[in-house]
This record gives sequence, structure tokens and C-alpha cells, in this order.
Amino acid sequence: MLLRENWNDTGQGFHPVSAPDYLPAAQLRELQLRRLKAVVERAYEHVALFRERMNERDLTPARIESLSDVSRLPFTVKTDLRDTYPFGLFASPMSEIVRLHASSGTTGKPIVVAYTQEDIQVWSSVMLRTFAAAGIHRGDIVQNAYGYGLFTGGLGAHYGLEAIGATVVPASGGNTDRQVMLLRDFGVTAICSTPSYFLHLIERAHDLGVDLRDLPLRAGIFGAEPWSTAMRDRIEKDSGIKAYDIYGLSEIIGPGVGSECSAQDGLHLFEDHFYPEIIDPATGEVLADGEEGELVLTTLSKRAMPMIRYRTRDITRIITEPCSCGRTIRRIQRIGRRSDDMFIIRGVNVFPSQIESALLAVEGALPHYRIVLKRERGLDQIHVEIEVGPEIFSDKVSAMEEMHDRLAHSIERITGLRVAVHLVEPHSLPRSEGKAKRVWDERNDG
Ligand code: DLL
Repeated sequence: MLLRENWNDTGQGFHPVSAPDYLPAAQLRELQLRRLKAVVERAYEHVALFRERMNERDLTPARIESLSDVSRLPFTVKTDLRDTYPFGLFASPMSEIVRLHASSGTTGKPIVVAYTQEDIQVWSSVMLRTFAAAGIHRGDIVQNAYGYGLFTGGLGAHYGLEAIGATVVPASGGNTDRQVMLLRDFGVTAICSTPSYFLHLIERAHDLGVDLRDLPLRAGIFGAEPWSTAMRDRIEKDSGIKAYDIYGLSEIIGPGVGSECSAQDGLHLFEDHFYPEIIDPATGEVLADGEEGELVLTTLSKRAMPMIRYRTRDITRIITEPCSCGRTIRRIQRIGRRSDDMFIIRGVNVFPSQIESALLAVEGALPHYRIVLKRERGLDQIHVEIEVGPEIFSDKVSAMEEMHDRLAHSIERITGLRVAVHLVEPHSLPRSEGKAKRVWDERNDG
């Protein structure tokens, strides 16, 4: 199959060499331009919404002559997918579409995404490259605890793992006690899940008398939600594994847009398939490499559903410095926040990730928290509930007070805001099996 030709025997079993990760820049740009022209033509020909927007701008595909011409193309946004629900942005006839996925989001109709046979091959190959970057190879036994189903995580990871030749345990999300049993009994060496679900697994394993540090488990491939570096440190310390960040979104392909390598210092973007730009989210203006802004992606090879200049809402920056791993594809900084998850409290902009970092900077705070926004006497207030270890609860009131003050100060230092901190007992907050819900906005509840 297509993927085999990327493999070379490195002497340590079969390792995919993933040639596109190491393309010289000029060759990569040439490939991107060729693919860009083709995808713009395809979208123009088959997707009415895109054609109309091009026509409004007096643009034709022939006017795209260089990579920088991307910035002349119209943006695509999430509501475009909702407005054309379910199949309005498809560029292939149903007879060529072999898979549909959907992402529910928080309100209204889901967004639907489609794949042809070729799209599935590209997806498998970028997931193969993802796993290769995290050091996964033949002989690894990988428990895939991303949800199988309409969510792209489960099947996306599954195909990549099979392509690399690892043994997949398709556990899907949930049924945590059984997950712990499989991890232990099957000698699992790597796991895929959301970082928040893995935290739950660590905790449940501990309750069941299993210390993950004693198992052969050595790597986790975690994504689908923001997680701070403080959270990564906790995960690595409590489980003894290396925790790699992977990024992606349904609209673009699912997981497999970018991933960390052994350097764990930014995520390599699979630029040969996804063309990145960083824009100012307020003005839409393209920013220079290195500047922080909203990530905009153009799919260069997607057939069933090409996405032109899709506004991800994810905030990051492009890292242009070469990576110590030798890959030439560029990196993006880990995504800590989205332009739409910010809340404004008494005039101050706050991101949930800032609160997470502040909390986890305090020793004794457990990585289980939630942020509740309330309106009290006409003023917005942030309440933070956080679990703390049993030793703090069983101790004297003074230990609780001291902990409370340290957490409140840490948040104030980072956000500039005084917030109401509530210490709660271990296990008292809801656990997630997929993406964690961190913020509960109760400002409009009565
Ligand atoms: O979450 C695809 C995925 C599955 C990625 C498994 C990684 C692993 P969606 O459900 O469409 O797709 O959600 C996409 O999740 O725009 C980000 O806001 C967020 N997200 C995904 N990965 C990360 C990450 C999948 N590593 C949305 N860090 C994206 C931060 C992430 N946020």
C-alpha cells in the first residue's frame, strides 16, 4: 500500500522515514504551490459557496500564481459548515465518499465532514507520521482510548496505528476499570486519549492498586483539547511516561494536522497537506511568522471536502527555527487557547488555560478543576473549584486556609484578578471520557 514506500529499515525494526517531514524547504514550497493550485481549482469547480465568494472578488483559480496569493482567497468559517448542513461543501459525489464524521459542538446542528478513499490514505499517512514522531513503531501495543464513532479521534488514530504496524487495542473512551485492566494485562506500551481522560485513568488505576509507573507504558499521544505544560509535567510525573501533544480538527481532517516529536517543543505541521497562515483574529490581516494570532489552514490535498483558508479560532504562532529532531516542516507553538474561549471579567481578558497554569503551579493542587462564571449583584465573578489532596483535607483548618491563599494568589499573579477559590475533596468534580468541560458559564441562569 501507498504508505509502505515511506518505510526504511533503520535496524531497530521498521521505522517510517516519512520523507515529507524532511523535504528541503524549496521542494516543499514547490509541492505546496502545485497542490494549492489544484485544490483551488477543485473547490471552484465543485463548491458553490466558494465559487460565489471568488466571483464576488473577481478572482479565478488562474490568478493564484504563488503561495502568497493564498491571502487573496476568501476565508471559510465554522458557520459556513452549519449553513450548508449536511453536505453543501462536498466536492465529490456521494459515490466517491467512503466516510462521514461529525462534530457536535455545543449548540445546534453538528458539522459534517467527508472523506474519499484518497483522503483516508492521506489521513492515515499523516497519522503514521504523527506516531512516528512520538517514537511509536512495530511491536508497540497501543491502547486507543479516543472515542470511536462520529468523533474523528478514534478512527483517525486507529488507521495511523495500523499503518505504522503497531498492535492497536481499540478500547475507545470510557469503561475506565476495563481500560486499566487492558493496560496492565496486555503490556500496553503507548496510549492515545485526551489528556484529561488520561488523568482520570491515572487516578482510577491508583485506586485499583495499579501504579502506571510499574507498567511497560512509555508514551501517551494526547490531544483534542488544550492542556498546559504544567498539566503535561503532572502527567509525566504521575505516570512515568512521555506525553506528546497532537493537534487537529474535524474540518481539516481530524487528528493529524500537527504533532510533537521527541523534542516536545512545538508541533510539526504536516505542511505538505495543510498550508498554515497566522492572522490577526480581529482584522483578518496576515501576520508575519513568529507572531501570535489565529491559525488559518488550507487543505492542499483534500478531495471530498477541500477547506480554503479555514479559520480555526485556535491561537498559536509559527516557529521557524529548525527543530533539533531534523524535521524540516515547521512547527506551531502548543495551542493553549482559542479566540472564542476567552471571557471578559470586569474588563480583564481571561483564558481558562491561564487559570489552569496558575492552579497547577501550586504544589498539592490536583489537576481536577472547574471554572464557574457567575453574576453576583450585577458583577461578573469567577469561581474556581479545585480538588486538593486528602492530606490537606484531613489536616488542620490552617492547611486548608494556606492552600486557599496560595491558589488565589497564584491566579491573581497570572490574571490580575481576585477570584473565589473553593477547595473540594478528591474525586468530587465530574470526570470526562473525552474532551473536558472546564468552564461553566452560569451568568445568564436567572
Ligand atoms: O479534536 C481532532 C483530534 C482528535 C485532535 C484527537 C487530536 C486528537 P474536533 O473535535 O473537531 O477535532 O476539535 C477540534 O479541538 O480546533 C482545538 O480547539 C481543539 N484541539 C484539538 N487538539 C488540540 C491540542 C479533534 N492538541 C478543536 N491542543 C481544535 C489544544 C486542541 N487544542
